[in-house]
Amino acid sequence: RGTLKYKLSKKIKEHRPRTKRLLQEFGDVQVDSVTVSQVLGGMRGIKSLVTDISYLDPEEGIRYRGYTLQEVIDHLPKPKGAEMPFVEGLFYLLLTGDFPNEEEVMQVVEQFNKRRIVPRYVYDVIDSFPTSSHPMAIFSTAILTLNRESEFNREYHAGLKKKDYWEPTYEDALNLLAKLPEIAAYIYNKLYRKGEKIQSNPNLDMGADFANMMGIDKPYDDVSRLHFIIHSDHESGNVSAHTGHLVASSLSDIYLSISAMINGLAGPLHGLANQEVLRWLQGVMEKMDNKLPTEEEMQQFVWDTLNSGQVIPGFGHAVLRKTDPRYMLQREFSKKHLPDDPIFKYADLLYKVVPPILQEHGKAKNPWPNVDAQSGVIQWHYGVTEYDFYTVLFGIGRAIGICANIIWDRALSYPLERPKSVTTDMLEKMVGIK
Ligand code: AMX
Repeated sequence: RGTLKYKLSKKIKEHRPRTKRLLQEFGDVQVDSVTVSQVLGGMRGIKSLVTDISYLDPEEGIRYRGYTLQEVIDHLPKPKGAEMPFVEGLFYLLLTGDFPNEEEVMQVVEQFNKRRIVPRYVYDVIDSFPTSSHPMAIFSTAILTLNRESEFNREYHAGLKKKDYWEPTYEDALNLLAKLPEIAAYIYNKLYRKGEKIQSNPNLDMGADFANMMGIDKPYDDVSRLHFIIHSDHESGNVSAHTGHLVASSLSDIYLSISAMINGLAGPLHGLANQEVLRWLQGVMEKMDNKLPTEEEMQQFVWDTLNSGQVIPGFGHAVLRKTDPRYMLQREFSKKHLPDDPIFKYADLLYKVVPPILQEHGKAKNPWPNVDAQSGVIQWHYGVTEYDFYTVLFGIGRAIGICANIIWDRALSYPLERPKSVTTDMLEKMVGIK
């Protein structure tokens, strides 16, 4: 009673009749139709998934449970003296749709703290990687390795009822999320700090403990909280969210599902873009001898990138048609905390220069910056200059949203995902050219 799990179980009971009614009474009502270009074009825009955890409006950006990111940040409880809220409180909001009060958030913090210890064999697996491995490959493997801990698997094989699938899934999700900061910090220290390990501090919240294990002073705790919160969910059709949902739909456990979603996030058109932004910016800086280029020089660099057939990392979006609010929040944070940072100045110049060029270039449907155009800039400022690591940070945040989604998938008994494919021959016949 009064716990997150109890509240969630009530919310699930209340919600189930809505899904059931839609299926039973309105199962044949058409939601969308599909064109040839959607079939050949990555299923862009087809309305064929459902989630109540977040919704991405093309003009406005993401809302979590109906709230804008600014509202989420304003209304979630914050640790004493912090500018950014408890990440644990966000998990509560994503799962239940309600803002937790102080007491409710502290219960979740306590739950996370209890589940932090990472088994020894996970460290052994991480240590067996060559130091030249990409941290996302190590991160995904470390998560996968934990699969033997799955309570869902144990209970499923013991005959768990379908309506109860969500409960051990919830336990698995908390057990995994609580360990991610330590796993990530361990990977960071192994790859870039000769294995120096800073112990987790059970008296800290998730964001503060991550900053502690990274060995970075304030306000990196707030940077971490902000980062994990804004990266957590972006409705269900993006590659990482969809992968997590798809894999979980075969009743693979949380560890298998989140490891898979991390692999999707690791691609340069998705999460890896934030590392690409920094790599690309470094190229400009080297060329300019670290001096801030003029607007004309920057324009030239952008055109050179486009003319060589590359995309401008951190700009464009598959759904958004305006500047990403996640970008804006990080820009506001940067303006407050690192206004004189040279890389921030570069990023700011790009914000001015790139959109008109992409418009003139005429290909990208959205010329505005996305979340990845800013996040690496902040990390760099606080000393996390190894940009290969940035997508791991994205992954910690994204895991929170995907876990919440998978718990609800199980609660509402969403079935195995199985769309239908056709052959090119069939498409040609359908359009009448064969
Ligand atoms: N620079 C140059 N060209 C771009 C571009 C950019 N930033 N964004 C889109 N385009 C091009 C596409 O490559 C595509 O060209 P093509 O027809 O020759 O293949 C054309 O414009 C139309 O693309 P679109 O419909 O506007 O975008 P999309 O839905 O196919 O792809 C995205 C979306 C994000 C992959 C794309 O904008 C991109 O590659 N951006 C740069 C990488 C990036 O920032 N990714 C991070 C996205 C956010 C995230 O997931 N973290």
